[in-house]
Amino acid sequence: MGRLVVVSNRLADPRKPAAGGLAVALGESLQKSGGLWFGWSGNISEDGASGNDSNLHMRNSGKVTLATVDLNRSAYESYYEGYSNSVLWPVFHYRLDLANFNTSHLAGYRRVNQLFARKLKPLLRDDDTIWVHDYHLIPLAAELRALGCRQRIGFFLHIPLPPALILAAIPQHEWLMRSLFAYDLVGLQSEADVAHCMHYMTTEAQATLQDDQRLSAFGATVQVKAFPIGIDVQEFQRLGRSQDAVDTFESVRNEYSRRQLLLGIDRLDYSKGIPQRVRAFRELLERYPDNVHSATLLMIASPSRDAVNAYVDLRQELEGLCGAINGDFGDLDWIPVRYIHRTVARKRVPGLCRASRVGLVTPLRDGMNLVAKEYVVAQDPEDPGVLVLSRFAGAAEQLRDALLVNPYDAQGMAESIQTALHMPLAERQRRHSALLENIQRYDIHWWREAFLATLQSSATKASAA
Ligand code: ADQ
Repeated sequence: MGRLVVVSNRLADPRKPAAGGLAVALGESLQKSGGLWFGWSGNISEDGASGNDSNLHMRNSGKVTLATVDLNRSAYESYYEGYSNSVLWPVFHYRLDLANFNTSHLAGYRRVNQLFARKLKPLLRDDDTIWVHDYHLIPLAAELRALGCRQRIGFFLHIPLPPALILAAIPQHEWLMRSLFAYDLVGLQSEADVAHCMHYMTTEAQATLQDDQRLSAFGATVQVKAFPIGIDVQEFQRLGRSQDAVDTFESVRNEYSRRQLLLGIDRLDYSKGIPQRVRAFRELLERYPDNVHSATLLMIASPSRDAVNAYVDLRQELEGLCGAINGDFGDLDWIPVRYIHRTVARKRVPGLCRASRVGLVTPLRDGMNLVAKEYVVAQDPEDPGVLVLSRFAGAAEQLRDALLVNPYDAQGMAESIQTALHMPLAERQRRHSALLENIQRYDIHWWREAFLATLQSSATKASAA
């Protein structure tokens, strides 16, 4: 394989462990091939989004070249806050009620994808393999092809792909989905997403199915396949053995020594089912009073997309729900819900997970959900906690040994939490070891290698031409 070129909305320096599993995993391939990572700098400047030569920043991190462009305020608002996060994010998470189909958003989204293509093209070599990430950049391959690029191009969607009739609510859905045919390979998180994509393409785009993975339409063929993303298990285990993680574990264990701790860690996003989790916890206290003065819900929600209205509403709703439970059930020596609106340092995550008897991962929809996998890996195999997982997370297709719940059903979820809190040790161990085996087998390295190997063996647009 020639050089790998990764394109994503934001970049992370792959040599910094704080960048997280994905950046580190992509960084490994990039380092090996001496690759290029291209995306938005994160800066908003007056001159941003312009085609000027000055709007391209290059720096090296080891053998990897990081190339970024700035955006101006209006491009940022229409491309990022607008089309990406007020149309694609809600619709792809089945939330048509939260979508804002303002036509100027689409124009900005197209302009930024065109800008990315124009800026990237001169940096490309003929034998590069290009890997584009996520919903911000769906039409990028089509823009690159329009400029004459013939390289292999793969796309991975980190969020769910909804059923055809939900996608069809996007006014420009034909254009959006058609642009996927410019890729050689489209990777999705789950088999359910693949089924939705196949159904959309055959019914709405009149595509023909070549085999169970290949679709043809508009004179092109694309391969569509599930590659469920994993975590860097060894790195997370290493982090769990570090002094910071051990200190976090001990201080949380000591503080809650008389309590049963339930943990939720998420970005504060309406897809994560955070208010539903709090309602289920309230149900738990009402229906199973043995948990009063004992069960404690620790929720750490990192700030996210504060400028989008739906996120402001969510924050208010959550604060109201937590305040009401603490007012109704709390006592001088017990606060039932501790809600922290903050990103905790990554090195503290394994200790928090290990100190919690139950991990509550309850999204209404989620592409995968890596917190579920991190929770399992952080557990003590001799005395593991129990993962309570929404059946609507992509991870539920793999993690069948979690306690699977429906987050819309507060009563059912409360029952499952009660089951988790009373689960015998032998069953906890059996479930944990089955989950861990799956997570170890399908880790982030498996994901990256499986995607790139499939992309390498896919028929390229160039050879088809
Ligand atoms: P997210 O929705 O951001 O991303 P998720 O899978 O939930 O991703 O993982 C979030 C990561 O951030 C985890 O590593 C977690 O530990 C960390 N994190 C979350 N909240 C935190 C907090 N308050 N403090 C510290 N760390 C926190 C998208 C999709 C997912 C998909 C991923 C990867 O929405 O469905 O799993 O990409 O493809």
